[in-house]
Amino acid sequence: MKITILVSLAIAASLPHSAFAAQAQPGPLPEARSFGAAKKMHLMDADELQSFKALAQYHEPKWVSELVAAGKLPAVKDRLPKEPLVYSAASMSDGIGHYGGVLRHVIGGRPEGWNWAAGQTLGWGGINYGVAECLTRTGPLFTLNADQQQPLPNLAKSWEWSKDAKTLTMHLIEGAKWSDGAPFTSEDVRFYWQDNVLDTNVTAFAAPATFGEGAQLKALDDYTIQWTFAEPASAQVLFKMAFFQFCPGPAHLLKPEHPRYNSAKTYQDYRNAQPANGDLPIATMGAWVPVEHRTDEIIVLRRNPYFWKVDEQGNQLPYIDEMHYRLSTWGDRTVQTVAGSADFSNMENPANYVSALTRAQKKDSPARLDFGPRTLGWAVSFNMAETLSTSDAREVAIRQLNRNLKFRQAISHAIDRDALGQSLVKGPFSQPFAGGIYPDDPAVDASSVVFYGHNLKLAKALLDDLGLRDTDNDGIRNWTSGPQNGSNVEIALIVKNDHVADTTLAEGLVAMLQDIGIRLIPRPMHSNSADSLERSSEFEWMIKRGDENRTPIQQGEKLAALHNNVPLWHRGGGTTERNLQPFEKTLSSLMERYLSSPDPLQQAKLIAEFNHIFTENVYQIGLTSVPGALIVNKRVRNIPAGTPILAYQWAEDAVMRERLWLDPLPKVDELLPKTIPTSK
Ligand code: BQZ
Ligand code: CA
Repeated sequence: MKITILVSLAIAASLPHSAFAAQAQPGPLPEARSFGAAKKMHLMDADELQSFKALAQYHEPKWVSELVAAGKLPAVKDRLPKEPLVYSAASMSDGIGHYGGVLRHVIGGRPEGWNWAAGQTLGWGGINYGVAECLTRTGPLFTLNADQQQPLPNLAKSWEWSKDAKTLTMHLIEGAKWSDGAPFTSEDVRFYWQDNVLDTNVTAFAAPATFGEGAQLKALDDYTIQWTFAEPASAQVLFKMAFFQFCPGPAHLLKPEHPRYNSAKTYQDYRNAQPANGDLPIATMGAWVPVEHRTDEIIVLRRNPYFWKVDEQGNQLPYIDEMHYRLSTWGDRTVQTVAGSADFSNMENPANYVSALTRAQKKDSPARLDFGPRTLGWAVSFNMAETLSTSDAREVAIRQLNRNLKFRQAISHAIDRDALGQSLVKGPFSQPFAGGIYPDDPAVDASSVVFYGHNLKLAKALLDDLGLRDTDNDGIRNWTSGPQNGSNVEIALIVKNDHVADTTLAEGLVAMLQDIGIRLIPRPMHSNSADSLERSSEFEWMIKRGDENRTPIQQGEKLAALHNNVPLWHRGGGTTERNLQPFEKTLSSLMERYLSSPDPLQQAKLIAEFNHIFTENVYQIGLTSVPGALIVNKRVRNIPAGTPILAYQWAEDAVMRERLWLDPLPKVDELLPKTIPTSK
């Protein structure tokens, strides 16, 4: 202790101007309290999970065979690809299933539209995952052995690298069909790449540089595509081809809506080519197809009769015929799943934790619940783009403040993270979060974290040093120089009001910053609006759940300035070039090396250093992290105990819902029994 004081005095004394300039005080992250360990799971190798092969026989639900007999559908073997994706029985925790029933979801999201290829969200909560299929898949990796953590084949069933690692040739699943029966080919892939990703008028989920500056993709034949990279590429690009960056849309339906193929259409028309309230069904490669959408009420999906995955006995998947998404709130998802009127919930709203846990522990509980690690958390993004999307001098001044390290350290010191955590849920669940990668994520540990903990006095001293003083005595600090000279420091904070925890945390934050004389003005709005303001860089501060502060091998790109579109709190684009601060350049180079390194030991070092520099510079300001829990109805089979709600992907992808089955089968429930999605 004494030594630290001496050292900081010595540093203070060596400062050129003010011998008493305040210094932020870094410390270690406070230790987490334990809340019970996550369950261990049986792990396997990738080839024990799935393979692509032709089977001697295929089966389908009886009612589907009746449609075949009536001439309404081709035979099942003709609907399947030459070599379907086959799941082994051994990989299923409850084994091969039986057909039928409904999987009932409740969600807080709402679809923007059905054109996911053009970047529209379908409402989250598993709809996106259920509808869009991607070249590779990473959700199920949580069930694989540690040395098998590489993307699984999916629409791309195999691939080869050239010796110099600049060419990647991929073989698409052959003879698979969209849910309307149209063939899936390399043309779908080409259309997604050239007319969505590369076409800058379309804001797809991937950017041209996502796969490396200068990456090119061409179709060699109907089922072969070839990537060429400017620099030798690594397996990292395969992670990018998983959800949600390389999931092609149906070219046969979308091309006629795209201005490049139809001069009567605008880009706005294209984006809305499949409006949320438009005609259904749409065509998907997913296990279920949206067939009905009643606004703010329900979305109903029916089994895709052309789905290209089977179990090892040749039963075409999915097992479950119908899928519901009741359109409510995220909190209600948990309440209903605990009560038994829904089947599946990522418990992520800490306000529900204690009551859900109590209910689930009762013998007669309809649902089971498993806690996982603390990989849910919240952070504040400070927009660091100097001028992008600013409209006046005040906004520009806020961006400069955001770029000031001392300012960010002051804010960190002003925050009582224990109090924030307890405001979400009392007890041992929450742990202070400093930003960066969650210390519970296997990629890093807490020793890599630099933490500027609660210290009001210091926070105030730092702000004083910056010349922010309350010159008119109204309780809010004023700028005392520059174009904003004389005005109060007021900052707009975007808050997603469809997530309860975000609102609770925002309230705490407003009060805590009030204490140091900074006025935060909350701007509550729905996630869809918040996400789009974030994408266009139209925000000052934004509070958000840190869905990207984990699994850096999958998500890390979003935490560093690797290209213009990332991170969202310092985007490039517009007329002036992005002005990266020196530590941002260090971070991008560390991340780049981490993502492309073939050596796990070196990777571990690089990502720890990344996390250190990220938190030392308060690149984002972490608030609190909590464990998530997966809640599932006890009749749902094939979800192993210990499944995390969030690893490479959310649980909806990870559990491979196409292989879930229900026991006992519910007697009621299906809204559209014995129907298949047929086009109008
Ligand atoms: C999980 C997830 C599945 C998006 C969304 C949503 C958006 C974000 C994020 C989560 C929801 C659920 O998360 O909260 O439990 O079901 O959908 O995709 O919160 O607002 O923009 O990134 O995934
Ligand atoms: Ca004032």
